[in-house]
Amino acid sequence: MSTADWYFEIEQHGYIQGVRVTERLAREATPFQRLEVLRTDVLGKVLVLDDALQTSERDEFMYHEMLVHVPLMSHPNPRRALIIGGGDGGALRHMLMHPVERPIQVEIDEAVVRACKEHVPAVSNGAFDDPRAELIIGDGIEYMRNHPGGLDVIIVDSTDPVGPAVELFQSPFYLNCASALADDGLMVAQSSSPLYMADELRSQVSNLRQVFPIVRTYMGLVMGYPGVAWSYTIGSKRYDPLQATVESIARRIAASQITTRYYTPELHHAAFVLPRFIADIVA
Ligand code: AG3
Repeated sequence: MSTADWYFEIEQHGYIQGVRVTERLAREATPFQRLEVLRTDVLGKVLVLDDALQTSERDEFMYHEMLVHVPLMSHPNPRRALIIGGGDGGALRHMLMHPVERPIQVEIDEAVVRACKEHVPAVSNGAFDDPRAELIIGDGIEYMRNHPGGLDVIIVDSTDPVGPAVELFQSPFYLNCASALADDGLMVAQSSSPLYMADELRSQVSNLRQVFPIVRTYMGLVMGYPGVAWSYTIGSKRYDPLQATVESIARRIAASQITTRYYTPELHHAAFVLPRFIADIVA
C-alpha cells in the first residue's frame, strides 16, 4: 500500500480527501488551468482542474442530475436554456433530456472539452454532437454582459469560488444573468460545500439575494467532492422551486422519458430541506 499513488484534494480551509490512483492518463497546462485525468478504482476516471476534482465516471450523475433537473423542473416550460462552464458535457447531456429548444453552452477552456471527450466520453455521451446543442468556446462572464435576453434557465457549472471563477459567484455577474433571463426566468449555480466552504456559500447566497426575489439552496451528495455533501442555489424571478408538484414532475419525467439515477420527484422537494445549521448559513 505504501507505494500506491494517491490523489489527495487538500481543501483550501484545511481538510483532505483522497482516492487511490491506478494510472495517470493526462496532464496539461491549458491557458486557463492545470488539467489532469486520473484512473482510479473507486471513482473510475476523474477530471481534476487546478487540484480540485471536477467530475468522475462514478459520481457525475449525482452532481449533474441535481444541477440540471432541479432548476429545469422548477420552470414550467423551459425552452431557452444556457450553461456556463460544464466543459465535460454532463450538464448538457442532462439538459438535452428536456424539450429545451436550443441549449447553448459557453465554456472558457477548449482543452477541458477535448480531454473529456477523449478520456471520459460517457459523461457527455455524444451531447456535443446533438444537432440541438451549440457549444461556444469563450468567457461566460463576457458572454453574459452582452446577452440579448429572453432565457428561461441559466445553469452555472463552474469550478470553486477561487481564482478565475470567482466573478461567477458575485453580484455583477448575477445581475447580467438576471437581465439575460425572461421575466419568469431562473438560474442555478453550484454553491460549494456547506460543511467546509460555509463562508463562500453564505456570501454567494447573499449576492444572489441582491438580484433575485426568490433564492433557495438545496443539497445533494457527490462522492468525489470534499466532504461529499454539496450545495446548489437557485435564484428565481417568479417560480419557487417548491411549487413544482411531485405529480407534475413525475408527468414530465414520463413524457420526456427522462432517465435518472439520483433525481426523483420526491427528492426535488426533499433536497431543499436543510439541517438547521445549514439553513442558518443561508438564512
Ligand atoms: N463543477 C463543480 C466542481 C466543484 C468541485 N470542487 C472541489 N472539488 N473542490 C464541476 C464541473 C462538473 N461538470
